[in-house]
Amino acid sequence: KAFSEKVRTFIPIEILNEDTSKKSVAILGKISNEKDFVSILLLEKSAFGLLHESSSPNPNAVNFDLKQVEQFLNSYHHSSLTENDIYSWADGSPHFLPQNPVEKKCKSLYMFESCGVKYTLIHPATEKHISKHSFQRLFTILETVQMYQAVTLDYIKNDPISRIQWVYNILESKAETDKVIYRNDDPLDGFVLLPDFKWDGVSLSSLYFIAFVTDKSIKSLRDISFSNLTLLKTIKSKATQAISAKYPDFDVRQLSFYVHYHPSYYLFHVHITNVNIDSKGCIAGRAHLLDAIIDNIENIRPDYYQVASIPLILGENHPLYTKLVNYKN
Ligand code: M7G
Repeated sequence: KAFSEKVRTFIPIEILNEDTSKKSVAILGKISNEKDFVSILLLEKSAFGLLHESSSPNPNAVNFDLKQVEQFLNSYHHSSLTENDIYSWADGSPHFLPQNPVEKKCKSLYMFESCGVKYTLIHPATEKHISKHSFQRLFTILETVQMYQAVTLDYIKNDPISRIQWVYNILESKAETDKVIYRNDDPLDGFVLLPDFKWDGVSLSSLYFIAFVTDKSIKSLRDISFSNLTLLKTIKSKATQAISAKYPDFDVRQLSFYVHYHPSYYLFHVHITNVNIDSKGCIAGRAHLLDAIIDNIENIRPDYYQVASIPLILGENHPLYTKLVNYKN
């Protein structure tokens, strides 16, 4: 039988696996009524194919086709819009039909009608957004307390409040209020729990929540000490309870709690995800596990994060990168 015939007559028996980051599924089944064999069909959504690889790490050397992008955006229809400050996002169904049927680019978009695309718009975008979302090489750095005090602290203090307006909107119930699944406005131990905007809000295999503390003086992990122990323990227990109550089918033993250092936004928050997600956000050097943070301030020393050297991963475009790399004791 020809390949297309085999695919068309494939009778699915079981979904063996779904990888939400690779957007792929493995399906066990039989081809038409073959009795003696089972088969596995692997489906993977194609890449957009808009950036053509270049051997140079210089982003300016990357080639892309803007006509393709325009054509794709022209076909936009959306549902379920959420807006918060300069950010807005929605699921879309780009009814994209390439003029040339043999055209391979954006193939995934017409292969499956039901396979939508999540659109997130940052409007207007700042230099920092551009740098964050641009191609960049990552480097490791060990941030000593001296480096933190001489370089990082100033950077955090000068980070404009406007960058975290979206977080204030959440804390002050001005945006995403219908998304919040737990809130406690206690000035010391309060926090707000809601889905991260990276999550589609549906597939439990990629479940992703974020907990923002109400105490605006806690900017980052460096500000965490023994006095925040109850806060951290409350986040762990209350978030677990709230997620379990909202999603009874989800096994909360799969939850992973971690904090980014450095984060993109300096108002202390905890990432709460399905541990099975394979993302850059949970790599060592970016993610600090909440349990380890609790243990460090409870059992090692109360001011652990005020004395520790912290290993970091920073992109070369990050404003702190050059300053920290060039720091001399
Ligand atoms: P981070 O550790 O400061 O930075 O996390 P990262 O983006 O480098 O991980 C901030 C988290 O907030 C990220 O996981 C974002 O996906 C999420 N996030 C960002 N914005 C602008 C919003 C938003 O407007 N709403 C929600 N719900 N989440 C957001």
